[in-house]
Amino acid sequence: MECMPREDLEKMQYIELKKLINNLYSFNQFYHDRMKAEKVHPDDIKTLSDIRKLPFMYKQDLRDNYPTKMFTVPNNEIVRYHVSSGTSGKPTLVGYTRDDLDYWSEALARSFTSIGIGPEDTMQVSYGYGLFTGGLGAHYGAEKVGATVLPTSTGNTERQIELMQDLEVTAIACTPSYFIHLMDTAKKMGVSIKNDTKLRVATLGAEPWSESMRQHIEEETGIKAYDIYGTSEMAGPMFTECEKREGIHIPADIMYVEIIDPETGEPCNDGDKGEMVVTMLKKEAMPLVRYRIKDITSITHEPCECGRTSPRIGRISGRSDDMLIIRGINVFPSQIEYTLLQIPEVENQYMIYVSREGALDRMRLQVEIKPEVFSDKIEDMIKLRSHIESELKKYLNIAVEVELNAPGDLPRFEGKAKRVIDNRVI
Ligand code: DLL
Repeated sequence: MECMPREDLEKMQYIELKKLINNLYSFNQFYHDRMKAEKVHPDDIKTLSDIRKLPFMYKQDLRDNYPTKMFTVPNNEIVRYHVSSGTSGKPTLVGYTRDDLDYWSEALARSFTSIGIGPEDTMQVSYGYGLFTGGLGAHYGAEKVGATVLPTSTGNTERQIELMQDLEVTAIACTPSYFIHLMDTAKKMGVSIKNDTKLRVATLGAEPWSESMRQHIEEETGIKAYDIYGTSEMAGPMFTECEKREGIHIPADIMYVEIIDPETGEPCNDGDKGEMVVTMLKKEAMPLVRYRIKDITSITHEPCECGRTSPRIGRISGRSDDMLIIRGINVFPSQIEYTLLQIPEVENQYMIYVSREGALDRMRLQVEIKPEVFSDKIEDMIKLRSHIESELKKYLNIAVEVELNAPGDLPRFEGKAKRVIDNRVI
């Protein structure tokens, strides 16, 4: 399935799309009304690219139809719920049928296989279990490849490190920020992940992280760290890099991905950055048609060196909706992280504060300094602070005030990191 010729893959996607749209138009009020309003009929979908005639869907549609009005199967066919915490308004509720869970586990099993995880491995799942999709998602995918699962969830980090050693854990699934927290805690306990554990691979996602962070993790621990991506609305974690690390493979037999210009809605060329739009071709409980995820990335349709023909997306470089506009300049938090991690004296812990004073936006950054660099020689610290400020100015084109913090001073996160505090009243 993952290596089928592109033509066959697209034929298959078209057949599934046609089936999906016919069903939704005939049996679901929301999709029927939306298509009617846009004057699109299922008969207009004659090729795969005709998908562009269909209207977009937004998170707001899911919120407006909370909790279950978006479901397209009777209640007794729903076997699980997950809930994604929204930043505002109603949360997003996702329902799954038995087949939805099977497709999800299958996608994850393929992902794990593509980074060499199998029956010989013991995987520690340190994503949160519960309403969040990370824990249970990774759990079922790992069981499906025959790995032994250690369902630690997040928290109790010292115990996690002891278990990692005692049970000879070889693979871990968690957020990159929790992995860094594990690394720090292990260090404090006098445990070297490189020498005192059998850990060899990590599948890290659920939040943006950079190449520099990957480099830091790999150098310090000797493991291989792979990016994994997904959203609750799709099911949960779904796409991953393969061992070539030339993009994140899309499970294209169950979903169709477009990258569009967020302003015009028009498709982007391969390699150009835009907003991701997904259509879930096989999802039963809560299908999505041209759902705007808001994550910014690019796509390539070139087959990968690994032999898989599925299209790949680039690392998520931000969201079209978390972009900060500071004195008229667009800033992605990922750009700030990237700049900071280029500076050897800086730890990978930071917080961004945005406020408005009079008419002017003000951006303040708290940055943790490496223990070997942090000192009470004020002059040295002032010099370092000016250096960081000028690097940020060079890269972001805006003035950022930097405050240096002692190692361990800034908050650590067990789940998703929340590093941006925007106090502006818009
Ligand atoms: O975060 C699902 C997931 C769990 C993915 C475990 C990977 C691993 P949500 O809570 O709905 O779902 O959040 C989805 O998180 O739209 C992205 O903005 C962000 N995100 C997820 N993975 C990555 C990643 C899960 N690898 C939102 N890189 C998405 C950057 C990511 N951002």
